[in-house]
Amino acid sequence: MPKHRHSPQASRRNFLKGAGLVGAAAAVTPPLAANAMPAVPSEKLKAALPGARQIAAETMPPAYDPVNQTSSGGDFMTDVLNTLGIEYLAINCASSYRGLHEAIINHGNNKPEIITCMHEDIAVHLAQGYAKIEGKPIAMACHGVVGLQHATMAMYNAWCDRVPVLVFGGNIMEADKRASGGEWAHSAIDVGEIVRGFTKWDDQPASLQHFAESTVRAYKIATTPPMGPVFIALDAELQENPIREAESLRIPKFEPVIPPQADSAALAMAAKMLVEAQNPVILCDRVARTPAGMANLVDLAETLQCGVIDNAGRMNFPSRHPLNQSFRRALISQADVILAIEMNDLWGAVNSFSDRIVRRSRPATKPGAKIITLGVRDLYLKSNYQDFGRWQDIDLDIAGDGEASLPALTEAVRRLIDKGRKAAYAERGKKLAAAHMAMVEQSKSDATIAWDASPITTARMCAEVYNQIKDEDWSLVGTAIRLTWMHRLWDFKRPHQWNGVSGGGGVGYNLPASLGAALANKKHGRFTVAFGGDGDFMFAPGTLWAAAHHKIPMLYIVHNNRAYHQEYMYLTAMAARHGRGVDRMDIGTTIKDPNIDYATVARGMGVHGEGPITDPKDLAPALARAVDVVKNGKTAVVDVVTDPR
Ligand SMILES: Cc1ncc(C[n+]2csc(CCOP(=O)(O)OP(=O)(O)O)c2C)c(N)n1
Ligand SMILES: [Mg+2]
Repeated sequence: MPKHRHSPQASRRNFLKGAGLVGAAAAVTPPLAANAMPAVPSEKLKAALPGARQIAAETMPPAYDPVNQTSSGGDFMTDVLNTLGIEYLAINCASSYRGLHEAIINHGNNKPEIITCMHEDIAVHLAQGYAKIEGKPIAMACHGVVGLQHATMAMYNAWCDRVPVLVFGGNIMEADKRASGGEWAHSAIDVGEIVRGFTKWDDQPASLQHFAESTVRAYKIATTPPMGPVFIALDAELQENPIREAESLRIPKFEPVIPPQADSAALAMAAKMLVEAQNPVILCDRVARTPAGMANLVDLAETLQCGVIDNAGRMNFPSRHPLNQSFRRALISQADVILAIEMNDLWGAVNSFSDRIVRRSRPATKPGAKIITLGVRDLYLKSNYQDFGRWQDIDLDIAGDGEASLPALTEAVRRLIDKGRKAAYAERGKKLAAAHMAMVEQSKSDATIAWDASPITTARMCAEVYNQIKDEDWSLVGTAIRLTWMHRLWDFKRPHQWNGVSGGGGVGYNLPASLGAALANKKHGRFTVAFGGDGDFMFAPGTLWAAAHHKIPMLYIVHNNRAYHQEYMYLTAMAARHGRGVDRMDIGTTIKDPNIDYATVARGMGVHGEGPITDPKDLAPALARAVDVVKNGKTAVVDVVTDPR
């Protein structure tokens, strides 16, 4: 536990206590029982009571001498962050937490390391991307009210993605301490209210001890499945004033919560249903929390020899595993038992939905199919935001951490498999392996369609990138909307090779979250690669400056279809439905006239830029140059002009 020095100069509060002036005032005005209080003070009593001005004059501490302040509350806060092993603090600087900022730099010697971000949204997304690669959170700090307002959408993405992010926001709690103007506009009586609908927990500590306990608690809550962002308000006075209570301050011990394993009787029931099924299927989304997650899932699938449909919220299952059937959704309609593990949107996976004529849906499962769920999603929900998705009937609903419960489930399955079943399972596995091979071959063949087209097909873009990086220790940390070619074509087999998507569908995630993941990958010497849409890029292009400034290597491919193309398609469908022309669909949906030159934007931010590349023949040489830059520890952006179809 670090030592904290007392300021040689008594703080105002100590002075009030120490000098006994509070007592003195009390002596002059003894507490009176309510019924003893005269309605109108007698002249005698009035004379004995000092007037307001008089008390102020007597109790005012001597002029404060900041030169003699040798510690600040921010020092202690810095120690708390370092005790928790928080490696980085992503910030956009602001006076409401200048006390902590200064303490980190000087007292903490820039530990946690400050990452300068040009938007609070960048800082939060960076932390989200980092946590999903590193398996532990970092923190971000922002200005009271306005900074937090900017951070909100990224916090919402982290919330929907069930990712731990520690968010700190400055605030000036005591009204009489605020300077006029900005400090009033940037203070709130309950600043956490801005984000309470999509954080797991928040607090506004009123003392340093309170800060320590709440920050450790926030860390614990954020990292306990289901994980999520948390918020702590930082009172400016608490950060800036000297530490008064150094001897009594204590940083609480943090011990990670062991995620709950599901009830063994329930797992035995699930095992029986799975073992007896003809066509069991595993659906999964956010199973793997640690590198063990993928191995646990592979073990279960191999034991059952059943297909796995991976929604890829995390790196759950190897893409080339013969049981990977992710692009054979028809399997869901053939299944008699479906095991859904840590699914985000179960209803969406087992129903088909269309909004092309009118919004309508129908089950994608066959009648009588049984659904088993295993996960922690329902253990923490909120009411306002509707990211929990539509209600789905379930036959066996098991609460428990997916990754932690898998070994016991697999054991229970193993115990029930006799020789006869083993042979039948092997047959099933063979068929699935053949279907997997056909799926891969189909993908390869689909990818060759319009191979030489200009603008470049998304399939060729993905294939060319893979060709350049496949022998590196690569980590793909971003994709663009509906871009699935990587998962169809690349060989994903290591836990860090994929880290999911935004969670909340808030555009602007991709570039900063990819940089956060790249920051985590940097110390492991991995090659970070990411794709992102042009629309996404322009929400937070300043991310690239942080990449250059902090020397974070990343290969970033802009999938430049010169449009918010998803919305272009929606608009076109709308016009078609309304029986009107589709020749004006460019309005409000395209990013052209002028075209944005992303390579020039990149260079302007201090990173390498290639493109715009329209001829597929130019792609490989440009990528080769960019890969070299990344191997030399820098970020490179390659602007690939893609076919918008
Ligand atoms: C913050 C936010 N604003 C707007 C949207 C609506 N939206 C969904 S997809 C999309 C297009 C994004 O463009 P781009 O990244 O270029 O992807 P594309 O659809 O062109 O592949 C938009 C604007 C959103 N989801 N989030
Ligand atoms: Mg686009």
